[in-house]
Amino acid sequence: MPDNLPRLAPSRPRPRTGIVHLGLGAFFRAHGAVYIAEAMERAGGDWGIIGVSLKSPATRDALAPQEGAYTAVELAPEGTRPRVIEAVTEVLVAPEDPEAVLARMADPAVRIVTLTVTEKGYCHHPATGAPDTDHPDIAHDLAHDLPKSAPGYLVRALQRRRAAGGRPFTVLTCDNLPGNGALVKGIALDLARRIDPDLADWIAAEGRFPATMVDRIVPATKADDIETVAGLTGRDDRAPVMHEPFRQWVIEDSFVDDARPALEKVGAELVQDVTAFEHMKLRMLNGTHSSLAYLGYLAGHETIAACAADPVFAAYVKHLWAEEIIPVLTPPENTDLADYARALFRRYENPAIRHRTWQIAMDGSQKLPQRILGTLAENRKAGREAPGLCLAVAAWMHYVGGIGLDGQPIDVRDPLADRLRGLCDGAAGTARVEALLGVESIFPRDFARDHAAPLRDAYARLTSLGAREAVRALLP
Ligand code: CS2
Repeated sequence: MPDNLPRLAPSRPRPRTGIVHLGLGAFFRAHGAVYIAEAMERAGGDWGIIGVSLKSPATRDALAPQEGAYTAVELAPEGTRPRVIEAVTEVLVAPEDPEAVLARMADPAVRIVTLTVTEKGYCHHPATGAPDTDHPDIAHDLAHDLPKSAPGYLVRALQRRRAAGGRPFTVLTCDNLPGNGALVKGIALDLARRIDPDLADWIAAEGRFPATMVDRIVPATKADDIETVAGLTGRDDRAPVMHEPFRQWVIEDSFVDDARPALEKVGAELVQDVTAFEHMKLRMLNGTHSSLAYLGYLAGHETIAACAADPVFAAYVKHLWAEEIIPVLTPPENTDLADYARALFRRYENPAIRHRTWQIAMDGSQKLPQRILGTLAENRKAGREAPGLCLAVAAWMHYVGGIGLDGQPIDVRDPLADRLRGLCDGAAGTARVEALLGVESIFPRDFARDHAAPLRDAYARLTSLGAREAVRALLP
């Protein structure tokens, strides 16, 4: 890094606050915050964002000296475009000062709380959608006024707003979960009812929890990205985000008192029903991302672009779309799924995006159901085989054992990592398939019964042929 570069700083006065965001990771800073910044530039409005990190102080430590400004760098095959985003006005670290976070969320100037807390941040049972009341953070939040979990913050802040005679905020979840609005609403109502049934009734009547589909590929920022940005901009920015050109945000247009930024003016789609968009994106993008992540990792591919450049994996992902995923999807209006698949493949090929298979492989226990298992179940219902997706699940089953097909250890990150590892340690070969299929929070009982045989078969092929050859053997 060249010495003495000036530290990045905002170029204009901070906007007034209208939004609190929970989970200030790279994704939101490269997606939602960019749309919101553009909407303020285009149409005005007090939609400055107070970002909250629920765990680590790292983002706050990097952003505070820059007063919330950071560079979002678009990485296209034809070149790189940096741009400074100035929508974030303040960053708080929840465990350091939960009272400050609740006070901001209770401020009537805040009209929307957005969330990117990842699948596991909702502390729910994926199979039923109900909050996991045995989760230590949820148990804590039910017993204390100052919360720890994202759902706890939502409910305690809404409780304060009601007590002050105010209006609720809109809860806008931006995580890759099916029916994400209804899911977070159900969790909030369940917790609120345990605290105060009148609070739950008020939230049910007055609150709004729009569903969303969010899309932009944003790999985790790497140490050398900071140097790249310094070289590009001549500024020292310790918190840049790197992203692809493509972006999409489909939002159910249901906000408390209709208060929201003019997102429709900057390309977001405000619609009545997000469901078809959500299924398309979760199954076609995230489903193949996860399939490439496990199989690609086991085959020695470091990134999605490396998978897309390997003819065997390129043919595999196209096979998944054409033969196993699109046939059981209902397209959103005016959308051609074959075109969508072609565009996805071009996004995967983008050599400027270094999106690690290891990163996408994280938290598979929270991701597989909505990304892959639903598609498998629907193929079965239609009497079709889906060997490509079975092989992806088999690869996950190998991956979570913590040892690659090459005998090297794997750093498995997953809230269920210890339990999954334990099941794998006690079971060799296809017995592992049976043991993992017994984890009911991932695999519903019917699914486990119907898919035991094809998964045993896929697992045996994976371990005898290796990942790449097992993929090749599937292809015509
Ligand atoms: C990825 C997503 O990490 C993952 O699991 O599949 O983050 C993906 O890049 C985004 O959903 C794209 O919109």
